[in-house]
Amino acid sequence: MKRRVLGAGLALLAIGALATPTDAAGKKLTIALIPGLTTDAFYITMHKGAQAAADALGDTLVFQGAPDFNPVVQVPVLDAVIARHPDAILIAPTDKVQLVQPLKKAIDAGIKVITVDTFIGTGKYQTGSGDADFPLSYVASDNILGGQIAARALAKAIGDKGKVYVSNVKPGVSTTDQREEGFKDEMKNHPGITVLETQYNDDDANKAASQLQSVLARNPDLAGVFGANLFSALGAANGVKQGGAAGRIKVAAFDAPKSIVGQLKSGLVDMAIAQHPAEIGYFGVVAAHAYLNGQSIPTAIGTGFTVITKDNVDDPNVSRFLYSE
Ligand code: T6T
Repeated sequence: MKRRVLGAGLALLAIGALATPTDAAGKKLTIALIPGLTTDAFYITMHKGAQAAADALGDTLVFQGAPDFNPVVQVPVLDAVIARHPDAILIAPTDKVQLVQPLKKAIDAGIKVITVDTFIGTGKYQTGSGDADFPLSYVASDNILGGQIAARALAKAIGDKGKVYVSNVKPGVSTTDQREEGFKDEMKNHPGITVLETQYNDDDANKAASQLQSVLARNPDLAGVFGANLFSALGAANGVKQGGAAGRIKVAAFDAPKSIVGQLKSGLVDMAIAQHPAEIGYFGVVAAHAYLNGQSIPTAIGTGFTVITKDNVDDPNVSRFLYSE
């Protein structure tokens, strides 16, 4: 409820800013959006939401990113964006620590920074503590809650007993770290369930699929898997299928690309937690615009989830949260 109210408040700020433009010298703002990677349906959908807000506000949106979810390729993109000197940068940092110094360069250049989806440091900004509290705001899903939702659903699907594991990207990514944390915390309430060691796939679905098969070979009684992001879930589900265990090993998927629909309907995937990336992009742009027009903005803006199963996937109020491709 609180999140909705925050969102509505920002929308009003935006309308106010539109009615009485106060941009310096009447200039339109240029806002850059740097995704975790460019080819991920999650960020493609975020881009659409950001573009919708930029169009409504008369701002220019620049979308520039790297082909992989990796700080080694994201930092040069960030440097190139800083050199173009936009008014604000919205970025999904691909590492909590490794993006701190590179983002300080943006601040030093007078560019406002908001993080979307992922955070740097602790994700608590403008507190005056630590060396990574300088972004103005963090716009994202509640990823701990998302992990808890996945754990509850998976526990129910496996009858509250058996072995499960988390298929995850790599340590140091704020979102997927928090999903794993929420998942494991919730599983403490399910003593009949054993959580096996996490498997890290570097955001590579093929790796996630072969890891599923290895875990299954070591644990023929494997009952379920939580895919902590789009590629982890896609890969884990493919691994289940290739292992001939569709329907027997339950799959809880984070993220909801359109390709998940067939997997939900066939029973390969039990549930998908759709984030609302278009809202993340939309409110990121609105927040940047509001701030640069002299408004105050919240240091954290939360967006919601839609839990998708085979029973509700055909409902247009649910399917509209499937990601664009
Ligand atoms: O799950 C999303 C995003 O929230 C995460 O930070 C990285 O992976 C995705 O982009 C999905 O691939």
